Amino acid sequence: AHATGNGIYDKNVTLTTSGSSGSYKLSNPNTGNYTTDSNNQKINGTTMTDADNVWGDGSNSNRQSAGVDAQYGADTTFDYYKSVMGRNGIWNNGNGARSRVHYDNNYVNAFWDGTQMTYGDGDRNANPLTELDVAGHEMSHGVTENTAGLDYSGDAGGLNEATSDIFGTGVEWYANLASDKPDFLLGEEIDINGDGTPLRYMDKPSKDGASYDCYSSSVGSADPHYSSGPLNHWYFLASNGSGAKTINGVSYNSSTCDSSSVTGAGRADIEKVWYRTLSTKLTSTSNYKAAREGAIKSAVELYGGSSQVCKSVESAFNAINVPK
Ligand code: ASN
Ligand code: ZN
Repeated sequence: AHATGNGIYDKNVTLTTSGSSGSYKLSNPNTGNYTTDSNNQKINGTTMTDADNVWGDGSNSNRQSAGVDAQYGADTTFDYYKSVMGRNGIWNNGNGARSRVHYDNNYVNAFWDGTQMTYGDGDRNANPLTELDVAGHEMSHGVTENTAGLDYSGDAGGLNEATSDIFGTGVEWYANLASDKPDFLLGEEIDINGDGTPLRYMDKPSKDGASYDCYSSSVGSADPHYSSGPLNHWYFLASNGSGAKTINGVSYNSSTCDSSSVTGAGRADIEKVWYRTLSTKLTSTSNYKAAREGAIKSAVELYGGSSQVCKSVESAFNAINVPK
């Protein structure tokens, strides 16, 4: 059934639900995605239901609102992979996945565990973790697991995390919601630090105080959320180019590690290049050099060796100091 929802972040969105008048279910028969309420325990919970098929009210106090965000996030990510990348869900077999909301108490995280997405409510500082780019990030961990299978350590760990940030951002742009204008920041609405700053910055990852902007042989010993920095920086540069610019009202300033200047080719094509790299060029132990080689090959295959996309992909890898 056609439903409307008002999430904490995703306002006035359309959902497809199942069931009928009196007991609709937050379960999309087309994608197979469904959302449960874990009741602030560490349990799977039960699928959310509603009598009139109008879900959430945009406030945190309505338990359905986080459910709307999670379900809309899963369905939009499913649509993004299907219509943009030609991938039929996490497992490429058309199956959807469960999302669990209101998991545990004061839980300030979200995660993919191999079968499902889970979201905490945050605490008195952090808002619920159900923001759209985070949903796309978590579901993309499932895609990575079922394609390259990148390890969660070393260079591969950073590539794994950055892949989730890149496609989480791609999903945010794909949805293009007025209530969550797309950007090149991760989790900017959650206020996880209590001071209005996002989880991560793609133009200059080091702005978070811990991520690397530039590749070196030591990044692989960092937490994957910090060794992701160089590839996030690559994505920003290849998409938007170097220098200062304002996009959708947000100011960015992306400098290069080698003082070069980079021309952007647009995020949509760069995401296609990265998806092709992830799904056809990389393995569990791939490093940044393999990412560079695979992405250039992918760009040649998709757009040709003299295309702007190919030039931007290569010059952005130079700009983050990944050697030939
Ligand atoms: N939210 C985190 C992530 O998806 C959970 C973790 O540390 N793996 O990266
Ligand atoms: Zn992650």
